[in-house]
Amino acid sequence: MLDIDITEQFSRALRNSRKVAVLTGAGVSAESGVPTFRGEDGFWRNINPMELATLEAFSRDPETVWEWYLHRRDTIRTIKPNPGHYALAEMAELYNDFTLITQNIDNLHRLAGSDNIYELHGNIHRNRCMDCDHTDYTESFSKLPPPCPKCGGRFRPNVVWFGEMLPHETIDRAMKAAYQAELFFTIGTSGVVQPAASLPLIAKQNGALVVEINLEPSEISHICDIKYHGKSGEVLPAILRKIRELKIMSIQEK
Ligand code: BJW
Ligand code: ZN
Repeated sequence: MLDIDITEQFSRALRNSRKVAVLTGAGVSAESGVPTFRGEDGFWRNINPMELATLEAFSRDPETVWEWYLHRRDTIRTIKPNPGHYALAEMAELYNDFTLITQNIDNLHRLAGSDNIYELHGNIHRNRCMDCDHTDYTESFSKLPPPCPKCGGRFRPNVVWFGEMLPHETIDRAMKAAYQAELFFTIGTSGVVQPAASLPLIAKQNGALVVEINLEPSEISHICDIKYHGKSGEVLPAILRKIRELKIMSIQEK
């Protein structure tokens, strides 16, 4: 079991923070077997995911993009949350005000027991009608997206592609949580995709202690106060243990 060093400053923040917010990215699901976007394993049939995650790609070649999503849905259906997801679900129980914001569309936080998750980029298990906005969980294994059951229009995966707006209410709430956070974690994200990558900066500018957990330095490491370079599935359970110790100590001191 990994043991980590905790600075005095981090220890105080873990113990005393009332408002905690977390932003997760693909790295959190890597240990469950979900490929990251910008890693070597992110390519599908030699195609860079960045070239597939656009409305333009879907309009030009719906069959290929739809097949990519069917393939990913198949993979995701067979995998399970890892200790990092479970540690976050348990951390939420230890703070009165805990916000989990994710860029991931894989549903693994929910499967690990987290609720009230702000899914910035949608959810892979849902489709949305491009004509009437109807969303549902219709399963389809056809080569092309099925027609919308309501209006017969064309379905697409209910995710956010490049150049598209994030769901208004979700990003507004995520920004508010970042503004108000006293402690902010950025975990398993390269920090290159906006507006998600601005959340740690918003937190920092408003006085939060910002903690990064990532295998390697990211685009936003320079604004982070504390950095753990390791696997989130190992570092998060170690931090959870520290929080429990600190909370027990503060109860004993009262
Ligand atoms: C581990 C690990 C382990 C590995 N443990 N760590 C301002 C400035 C510049 C550009 C823009 C801007 N505002 C908007 C833009 C354009 C664009 C953008 O940001 N482009 C940049 C690439 C430059 N943003 C948008 O278009 C967004 N829309 C928007 O802003 O609307 C308003 C607007 C519209 C038009 C013009 C201007 C404004 C929408 C972004 C949508 C992103 N969609 C995707 C696909 C979702 C659907 C799907 O999955 O199919 O979201 S792209 C992809 O990137 C996906 C991810 O959620 C997202 C972030 O990736 P993430 O999670 O960071 O993954 P990786 O792979 O990059 O990193 C993994 C990390 O984990 C690495 O660091 C590893 O080291 C680490 N790691 N194993 C810990 N075990
Ligand atoms: Zn429709």
